[in-house]
Amino acid sequence: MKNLKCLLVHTPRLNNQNGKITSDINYIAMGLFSLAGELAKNDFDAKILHLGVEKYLNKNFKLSSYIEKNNIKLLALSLQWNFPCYDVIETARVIKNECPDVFIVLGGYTASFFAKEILEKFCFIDAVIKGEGEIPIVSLAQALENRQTLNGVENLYWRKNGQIVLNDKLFIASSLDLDTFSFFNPEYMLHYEEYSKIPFILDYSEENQLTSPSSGQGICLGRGCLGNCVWCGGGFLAEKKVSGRNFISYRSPDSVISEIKMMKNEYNIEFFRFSFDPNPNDRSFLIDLFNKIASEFKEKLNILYNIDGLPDKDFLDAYNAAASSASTLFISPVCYNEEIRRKYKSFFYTNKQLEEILTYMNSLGLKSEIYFSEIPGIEKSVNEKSKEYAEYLKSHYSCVFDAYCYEMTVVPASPWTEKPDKYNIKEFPKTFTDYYNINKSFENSFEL
Ligand code: B12
Ligand code: SF4
Repeated sequence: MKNLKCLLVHTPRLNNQNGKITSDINYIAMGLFSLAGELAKNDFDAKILHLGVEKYLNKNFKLSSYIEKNNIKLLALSLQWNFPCYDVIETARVIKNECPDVFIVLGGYTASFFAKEILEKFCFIDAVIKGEGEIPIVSLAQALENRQTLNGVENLYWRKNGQIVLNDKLFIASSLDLDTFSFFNPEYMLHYEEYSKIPFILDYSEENQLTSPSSGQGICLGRGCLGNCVWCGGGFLAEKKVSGRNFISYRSPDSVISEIKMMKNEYNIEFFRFSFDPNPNDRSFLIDLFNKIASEFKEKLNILYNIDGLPDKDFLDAYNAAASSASTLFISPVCYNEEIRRKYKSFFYTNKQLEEILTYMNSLGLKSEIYFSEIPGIEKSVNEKSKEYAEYLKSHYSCVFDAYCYEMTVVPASPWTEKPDKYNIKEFPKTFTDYYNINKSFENSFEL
């Protein structure tokens, strides 16, 4: 085992709800498992820690004390979702103060998009890994272990002789790379058992909160998307800015299936969450995957599938052969109005096409949920019409178990935060500081 000890930390967003302390954004990024896995493969001691879970289990928990006691030298703070940005930064501030010789690196979508601004404004952050992290985190750990220059670390934004620079070397995982990573390994996580039962909102003043039934474990099927939905920070153009990715990578069905088997057999995981539909014009990868799942699992699989485009009949036939009756397809037409749908959502379809597919799903006995979005910057009556249409679909199609409308989340790198005027919006956050200010909660955050 190498000397340099590494810790990967997920920080949820702390909220002050009328004096009650709660947190949301409680799920860790799936990629933390592959980062820890690659570090371990290269003989580094690496653990994943969930700050909310640790604080809930022990009110006196302090990350700085943990770091000192365990002699951690590389602290990797995950800033995937923008909402906990204040908490991540304030935690880093305290840690650097208490443990000045720890190297602090940030990573994830939000940190990547704002890497330069973060390094300019917060001198206690040593570096940001921009984009995909598996190979870069290992190169960084190796360079720190051997006291070498950081020049060769892929995707690294850092301070070189006082200047903020981004190294030339770029890492974007190919399909082959993805098959060498492992996306689920609870042994790397502290208190995984408790974390696996975390609710959507964790209330720190209530007992017995870590008891929620699992809402399903995410499965990585691949990376990238050809779409550019206006609200999305993970579409083609956004990804190009966040990680440089301009192609799609797919995991092989065999590696997905062996991971699911391990999850079922060793960890009794019952529901599997898929969120990957990067090119609805060619779903051959997904169809092949479902055919293989159907032949590998005698009892069908419980699948929760968030599909971006309209499911087509070939896809549905393959899905039907693989998915149990408890499975659900989540479909989002976004808006009742087709013109607005065309403007906001990639992979367009009409209401008529949607209803034809729902009729086909009825005939297969499939289960679905349909969700619309309350879109800011458009007439209220259009959003109201989406709610009515959701009700209509629920009452007319037996495959629609639920249909609803919810508020859209505003995230960095999305086409509409890049060009708000085009979408009739004046007040979108723009800089990292904007997001940081919006999400401010408690001074010192989790290090209270
Ligand atoms: C699958 C998915 C989910 C799944 C699973 C999430 C999970 N556990 O990882 C579910 C459905 C649960 C989900 C939920 C949410 N999601 Co989501 N999700 C995605 C999606 C479609 C794919 C992400 C993915 O699986 N990547 C592959 C995995 C294996 O890699 P990874 O986890 O991303 O990690 C890699 C890198 O990001 C990086 N990295 C990540 N963390 C760190 C940390 C360090 C230190 C380093 C060095 C690197 C690093 O390296 C990793 C390995 O390469 C993306 C959109 C897209 N097209 O990419 C949106 C996306 C990431 N989600 C998004 C959002 C907004 C949400 C929600 C907030 C939605 C909501 N309003 O509730 C919630 C948050 C839930 C929570 N945390 O509690 C946004 C994030 C935008 C932003 N910058 O804030 C995206 C981009 C989509 C969008 N709408 O714009 N999501
Ligand atoms: S289809 Fe749209 S929402 Fe889904 S990942 Fe692609 S751009 Fe984002």
